[in-house]
Formats: sequence, C-alpha cells, structure tokens
Amino acid sequence: MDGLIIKAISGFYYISAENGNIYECKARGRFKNANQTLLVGDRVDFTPDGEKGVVDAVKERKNTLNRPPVANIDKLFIVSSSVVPSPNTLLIDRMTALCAYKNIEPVIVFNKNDLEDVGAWCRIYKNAGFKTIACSAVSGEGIEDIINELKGCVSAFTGNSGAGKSSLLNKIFPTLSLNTGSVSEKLGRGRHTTRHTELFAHNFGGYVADTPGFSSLEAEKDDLTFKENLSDFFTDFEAFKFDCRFSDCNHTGDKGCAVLGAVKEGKIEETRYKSYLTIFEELKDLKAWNIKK
Ligand SMILES: Nc1nc2c(ncn2[C@@H]2O[C@H](COP(=O)(O)OP(=O)(O)OP(=O)(O)O)[C@@H](O)[C@H]2O)c(=O)[nH]1
Ligand SMILES: [Mg+2]
Ligand SMILES: [Zn+2]
Repeated sequence: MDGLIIKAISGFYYISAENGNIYECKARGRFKNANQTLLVGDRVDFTPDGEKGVVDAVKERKNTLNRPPVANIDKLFIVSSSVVPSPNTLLIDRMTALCAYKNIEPVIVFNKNDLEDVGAWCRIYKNAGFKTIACSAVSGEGIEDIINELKGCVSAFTGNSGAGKSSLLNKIFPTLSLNTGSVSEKLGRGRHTTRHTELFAHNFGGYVADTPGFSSLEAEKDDLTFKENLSDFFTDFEAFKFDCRFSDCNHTGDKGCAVLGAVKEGKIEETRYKSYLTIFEELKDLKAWNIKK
C-alpha cells in the first residue's frame, strides 16, 4: 500500500494510507542496516497487517531537513514572537539560507503582535524580499494570511520554543487541540512543550507539521554543511554580488565588495549581513574540520 508518514516515535511510524486509515508500522531491518532514517513526510510503500504494518520502501524525496526532522515540504513557516522569546535573527537567517539550499519556500512569521509591535521585524524581512506575516494567536490577527499560505502545500512550522507554533495551529484548526506550554518570563523562553514532529492533513488541500521548538541557546547548525557558496543562499545579496570587483569575492569585507556597499547604503539589511558573516565563519571551520578528517 502507498502511505505517508505522519508521525515517528521511538521506532514506530504512523502511516496515513489512501483508504483513510492510520497504521502503526515498523521499518524493515535493511533501513537500519543502511543507516537510513525514515522521516515524517516520507512517502512509503508498506505492507499492512491489521492496524499495524511494515515499511518496505521509501519513495524518492524532494528534500529533507534534520531540524525539524521532515521530508518533502514545500514551505517552511519560520515562527518568532515579539517577546518571550524575542526574535533571533541569526536563527531566522540560518533557516532562510537552508530553505534556499533545499528548495523550500520560507514564510517569516512574527507572532504575539498583541504583546509588542512586530512591525520593525517584519520590515527587515520584507526588505530582504521574504513573505512576512505579523500575527497573534490571541487576537487572531494575521491568521487569514497564514491560511492563504497553507493552501495546497505540505508545510511545517519551525522556530524557537515558546514562539507560539502550536498556539497558531490551534487557532487555525481548533480541533487539533495541540498542547501549548507556558513560557518562562525569567529565562525568556519556552519549555519545549511539543515533543514530536507530526503532520496533519488540513481542509485547505495540504498538510502542515507542528514541530518541537529550538532552544535559543543551542546552535542550529546541523543542516548547514553545504560546501557551495553561502552567498548563493542569501537571496537578498543576489542583486549586488555580481558587481563585486573580484569575481571570487566572498563578501566578508573585501575590497570593492558590492554586497558590503549595499549594506552601507541600507539596501541590504545589516542584521542579514551580520548573520552571513557569522555563518560564513562557521562553515569555514567546518570545511577545515572536514579536510583534517
Ligand atoms: N500573548 C500571546 N501569547 C501567545 C501567543 N501565541 C502563543 N502564546 C503563548 O505562548 C506560550 C507558548 O506557546 P506554544 O504554542 O506552546 O509555543 P510553541 O512554539 O509551540 O512552543 P514549543 O512547542 O515548546 O516549541 C503559551 O503560553 C501561549 O499561550 C500570542 O499570539 N500572544
Ligand atoms: Mg509547540
Ligand atoms: Zn563581495
């Protein structure tokens, strides 16, 4: 039978089949032998046995992410909140680079607009050319805009713990009744309420995954191991980077760098450029480490 993995918990895969049933499946041993992990969002062939079953094969993937662990998504909602927790531009910029790399469309969401105005954050990302939504899971502001972006897509919500991913999904789909958690005012962050990635079919012709949030303390580097030119994944640099004096310019303060020029003229957002420099340094370390190995 054909199916879609909607949830994966300690070696069990919950598969939604075309007949509308959900099967609790194990993977065949050869997946483990080949060190191949199955992901939520994987399209699979499986052999049902009552309400259980075994996964036989995984269909070719369009893309995968390690964090959040999902496959085959069209769109990633990168969710931040105005306060507790405050937006972390480096985290957002890592995720947008990853989206560009993995051919996923990012939508930048600033939640909790009822607590503090998110306009300034939205402007940064609008200026950088991204779809950006200001919203509130409490007042309902911006919910229609999110729904419009959900239509016909397989998408996932990601972002810091406590930003309000599950709350937004509950607001849009009240029957989901996802667990939401309090945030620690003292530490200014969430409490990792959502523990598993789970994909839900919705009535706007698609699927959406709720995922466990990041802790703002941990570095989200897992997926950023690409060897290609990092600037290729900063889509807002595109209009300038071909005007650099040197064709191999890496835009880190080099002479005659048109990207740096654009930052100085306010045509590229400073926080975006700062994130670029940080990630560039990380990847440099990573490359050196790979060579040593
Ligand atoms: N004032 C206000 N509070 C919100 C809003 N959205 C979420 N919250 C609160 O923020 C807290 C965290 O919300 P969650 O939905 O659990 O956050 P999450 O992003 O799913 O967090 P994890 O599952 O830990 O990753 C809860 O106390 C929510 O009630 C909002 O728009 N406005
Ligand atoms: Mg949650
Ligand atoms: Zn340059």
